[in-house]
Amino acid sequence: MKTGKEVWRTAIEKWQNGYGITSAPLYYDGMVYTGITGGEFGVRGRLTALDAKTGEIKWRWYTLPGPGEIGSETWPAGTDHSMRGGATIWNTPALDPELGLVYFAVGNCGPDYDGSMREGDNLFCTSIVALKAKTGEYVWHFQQVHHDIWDYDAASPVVLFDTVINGQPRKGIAEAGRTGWVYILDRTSGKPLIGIEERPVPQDPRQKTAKTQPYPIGDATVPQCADSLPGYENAGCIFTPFWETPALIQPSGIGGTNWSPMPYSPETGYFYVPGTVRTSAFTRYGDKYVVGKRYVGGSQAAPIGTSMSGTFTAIDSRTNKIAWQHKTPYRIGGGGGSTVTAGGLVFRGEPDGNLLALDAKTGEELWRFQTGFGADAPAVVYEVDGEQFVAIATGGNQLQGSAYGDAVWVFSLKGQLGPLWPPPPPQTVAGPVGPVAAGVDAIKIGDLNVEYSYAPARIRIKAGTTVTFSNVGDLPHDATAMEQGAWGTGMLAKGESKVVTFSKPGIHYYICTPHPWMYGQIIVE
Ligand SMILES: [Cu+2]
Repeated sequence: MKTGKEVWRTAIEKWQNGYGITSAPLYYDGMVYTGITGGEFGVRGRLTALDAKTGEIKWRWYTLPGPGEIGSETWPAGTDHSMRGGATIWNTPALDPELGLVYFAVGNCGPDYDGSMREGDNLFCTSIVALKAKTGEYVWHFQQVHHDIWDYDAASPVVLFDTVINGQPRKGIAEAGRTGWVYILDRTSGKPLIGIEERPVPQDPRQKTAKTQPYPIGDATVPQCADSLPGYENAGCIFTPFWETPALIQPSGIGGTNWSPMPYSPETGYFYVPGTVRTSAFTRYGDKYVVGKRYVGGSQAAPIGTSMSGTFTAIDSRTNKIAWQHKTPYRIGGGGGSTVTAGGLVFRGEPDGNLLALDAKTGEELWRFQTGFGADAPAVVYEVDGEQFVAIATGGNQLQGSAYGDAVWVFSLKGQLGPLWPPPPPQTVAGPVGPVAAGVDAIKIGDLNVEYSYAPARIRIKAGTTVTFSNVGDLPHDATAMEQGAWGTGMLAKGESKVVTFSKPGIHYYICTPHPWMYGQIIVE
């Protein structure tokens, strides 16, 4: 800390094999804990514990069991599908020193949208897991989605809380899932605190779908059924299976809650849950496994023109029911988050740049301030020499389409700065944005260090123009017509290009199949 000199450095995995680390590590009692990501690259998830002094790896606990290990019976025997089944850890674990347990949420199964080769529940994908903090020994797990084929990660951080249920003090753990439910468990045993029922769900034998799925008793924070749309044969609710014909499903994309933290107030007993409302068309297409390459087996894209919004919900930890809910004009489940104070205030940012203070009990808005950039980080509160401060980083968020910025705002009762002008608002319908570039016949993918983007995203050309798509980003991308089979570049690795000639006048929309939140539009005259 004093000199900045490196003391130790330990490789957790090779990034070339598709691995990454997206969360802060957790320190406790001489140990450092870190998860690993790469669920879209055929990796094997794990929690790694290191000696804080030396950097020596003390133990690893694989979220995908090897032969004969606990959970191995939930994968097809005699195959190695579990060795590349994803199940990564996106967020920082939590630890209960009294119980000596470390807890974390586990992400989606891989390949994300293709379950055909991985019959079984596929532990420990989309689960909450508890291990002995010292040794990494398995203690309990709870799987939120069996045999996940919808990319329903448990991606947001777990929250430890103490509560009283039916007059009994209980040690709780909760996590807000991409299913739109909050999963509330006893953190000593992993058993549901409120009740979670296994219910039969629609089946597709090709996807080897699980017969039942866990339905928490209480309320979901986002809608769980998609409306039908012209051009789509299939519209369903959560756990609707799909194959090669797209099926419209909610929740989807980065909703309900993806990544964002969920604070808990011991005063109100509420969790404050950000949610994203969006419909995706899910399709399975199959993928060949190649080490370090994307391995998702399908795609999900919000049909062009469909609405995208959000919810901010106070969920009562004693009932898992909605205490109050705000509908938000923008998606907030994929970044935002909030913070709650002992003084009864909830601070939360919005993708339109506003930082809000709400009454934690009623949800009533008490204050708002325009920060000038996408306010898509959780606010923090702290105190210096008896004076209280609220701070928020306003960097914007690609997944929610909010305006980029690089500001950190700090507020106190003595604050003197005024608000800024509002930034351009985020999209509320799915589709490409930005000005139309006339006569441009070159489109760069991942340009200017904005990995998930086409630049320009919208162009106008004359019929017969040949357009060059070049991937200048770091990840593989493609450009594929929304109109199925019309045209596509195929997957472009870093540095690769492909030309497509547009002869038919009209408006062409396209997406990147592995990153369906990337859109482009080509207007052919
Ligand atoms: Cu892409």
